[in-house]
Amino acid sequence: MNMISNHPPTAELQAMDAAHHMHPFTDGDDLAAKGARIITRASGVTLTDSEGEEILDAMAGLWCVNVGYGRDSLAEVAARQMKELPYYNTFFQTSHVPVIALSRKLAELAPGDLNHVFYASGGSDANDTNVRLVRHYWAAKGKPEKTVIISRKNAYHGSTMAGASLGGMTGMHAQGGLPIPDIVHIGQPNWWAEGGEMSPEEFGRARARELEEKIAELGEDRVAAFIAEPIQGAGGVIIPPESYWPEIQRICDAHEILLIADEVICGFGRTGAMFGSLTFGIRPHIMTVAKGLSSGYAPIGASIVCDEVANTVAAAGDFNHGYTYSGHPVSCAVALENLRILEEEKLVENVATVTGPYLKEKWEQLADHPLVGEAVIRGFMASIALTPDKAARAPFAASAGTVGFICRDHCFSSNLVMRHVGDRMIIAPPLVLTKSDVDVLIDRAVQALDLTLTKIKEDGIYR
Ligand code: PXG
Repeated sequence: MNMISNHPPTAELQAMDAAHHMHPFTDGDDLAAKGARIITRASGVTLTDSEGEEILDAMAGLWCVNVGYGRDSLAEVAARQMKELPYYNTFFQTSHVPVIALSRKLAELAPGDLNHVFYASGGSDANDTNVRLVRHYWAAKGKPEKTVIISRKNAYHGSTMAGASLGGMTGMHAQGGLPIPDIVHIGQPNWWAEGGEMSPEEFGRARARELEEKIAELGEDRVAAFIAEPIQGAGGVIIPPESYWPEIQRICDAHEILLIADEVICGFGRTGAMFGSLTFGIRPHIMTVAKGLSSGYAPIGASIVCDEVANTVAAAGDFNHGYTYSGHPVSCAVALENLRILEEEKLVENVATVTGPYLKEKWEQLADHPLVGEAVIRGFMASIALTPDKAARAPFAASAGTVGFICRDHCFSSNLVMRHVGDRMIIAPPLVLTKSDVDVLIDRAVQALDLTLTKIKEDGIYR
């Protein structure tokens, strides 16, 4: 293989990075003082940095590299498509072969009558499409007052104005004047942190019923849609109690509102099925997809839309919406090849029946560690809650995220990418992770937990 390894020394790269590159979700001064870790190449589940360190990527990049790094066929497909037709748009009554083929493929894979695809460049702008689409749909049905979208606290739906408004991250709403009008939030099904004395099942039902209460409070004639991730990803891999989704589905069926499943993380195998909606028996009117659709090899997102919504919108004249890169031919060709790999190598089945159960067994044993409260997992997405008191499900006295951040740093220095969200540690590895990779992952995670425990005892955070 022809590896490009000739680059300036790390310190020089870090200085240029600090001088000219603004990082997402980052304290710029803090990073400039430390210097970014610079990733130079990757293969399978392993990253290599500019110092030559090999790091196990248990986050699949940002939850996206489902088929793993270093796939020649994806590079070849992209090169071929760039030579044949690098770009053409899908506005003005034109189309092209990759976008047609991918749309048909997605209609085949998506459950129910989700047969129509509107493309974006990623998940955020696909969710922007959804906001405009559902409001336009209700207007076309003669109900223009149905504009409110109900979402959830601690949800993540992207960083655009609409995406971040749909999301329920207080830190994001605090910057830039969000949320935009007519987006409201109900509670999340996070039993560990918020379930109090209730059983998980009681709590799941209670949190689902907040949707019905909110619809009643606003008036059904005002509500356009409810949006949710099957499993909250960026919120900390919050796996809802089993009672939650059936109750949400009942409420959506009983009321005239649309259900949007944000499958940006859960889609394409992450939960051990092709979509999180299949894992939980959700019947959405629209699914948001991105990330695993191309395994991150090319930027692409989409809204996969049911017959009723798509047909109504099609009959209502122009839908005045679209992006230059809606249905980009290279991204579509890469996505198609990525889906071929997923199916041909049976990666989703493998997660469901072989590596997923193995990871589950090992992951759940982490709950025996003195720092770990719950250890939860579905397919290849998992989290642990760090706590000073398991029985009380107590948070640390130190501000939220202090211990998680320490643990994240120990993972990093143990050559494991495991993220923290507050004081939860999370993983979402590439679907090609093998059993022996699982063993390495767990060994490094335990090492990082041990080092974290020692450190917080020294610092007086653990009592
Ligand atoms: N919906 C969900 C459920 C997501 O997880 C988006 C929408 C937005 O997709 P784009 O492609 O616009 O980023 C996401 C993205 C994190 C992290 O820190 C998570 C995401 C993005 C960046 C960071 O966990 N999820």
